[in-house]
Amino acid sequence: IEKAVMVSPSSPVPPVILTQDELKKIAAYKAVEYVESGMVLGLGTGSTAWFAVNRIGELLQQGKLKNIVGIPTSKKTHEQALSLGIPLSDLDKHPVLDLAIDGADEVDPYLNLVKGRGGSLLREKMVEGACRKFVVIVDESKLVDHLGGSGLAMPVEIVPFCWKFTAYRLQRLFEYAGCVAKLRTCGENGEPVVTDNANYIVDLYFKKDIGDLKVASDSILRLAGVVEHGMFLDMATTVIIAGELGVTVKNK
Ligand code: ABF
Repeated sequence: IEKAVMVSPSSPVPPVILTQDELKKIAAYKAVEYVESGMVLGLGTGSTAWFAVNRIGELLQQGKLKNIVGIPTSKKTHEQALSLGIPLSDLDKHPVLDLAIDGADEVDPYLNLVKGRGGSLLREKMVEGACRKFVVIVDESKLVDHLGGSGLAMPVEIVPFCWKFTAYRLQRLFEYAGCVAKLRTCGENGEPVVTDNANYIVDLYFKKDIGDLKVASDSILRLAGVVEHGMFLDMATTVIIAGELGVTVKNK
């Protein structure tokens, strides 16, 4: 969605046009309402999570939140949080988190997610898997009927060693769904994108439904060379969706 319109049927004032960034910000601010002083927080990555981290920093600076400990899901978010003065820690010191807030690339009706198009899926899965509550923030363009059905990438983080071999095996695994596996690259020379954990990312594109997600997840994880994939199944406890008709909150 490039633009969305917020309309109040009884209101005489003209409708307010909201950009996609404004929708992301609305979802992010709503999620930050779940944050309480003293919490250990998973800090997400991506343009939507950026608004949430920024808001948490702002509330700390204003003294409206106190004693927050943040656990970032990427080097980028680590930098952002440091610049905002958010005290940081890690999973070794805080193996259980109160709450994490992060964006997603796809959300299905059961609140399963695809994440990792931003490249941070491994740390996100480690941090968000250790949370009591995981609040996902999206604009409504992220809603899908089936994960992987949007024709967009399903990311898999793999070790660089013989990456072509692993990519080929991933593609073969989903031959029935017309899968094409592509190494994620950047720059003019098509250098591999290197993750915060010094790995590569292979993006899987499907022509057909991949079927049972749990089965698909298990079979990806069984392949040697795979580190983690971007399906976050049964992890989100709340999804906040900002859209044309306002904010929707879905709870597990
Ligand atoms: C992170 O940021 C990722 O898991 C996901 O790939 C991405 C979503 O980005 P954005 O909020 O910019 O759409 O949450």
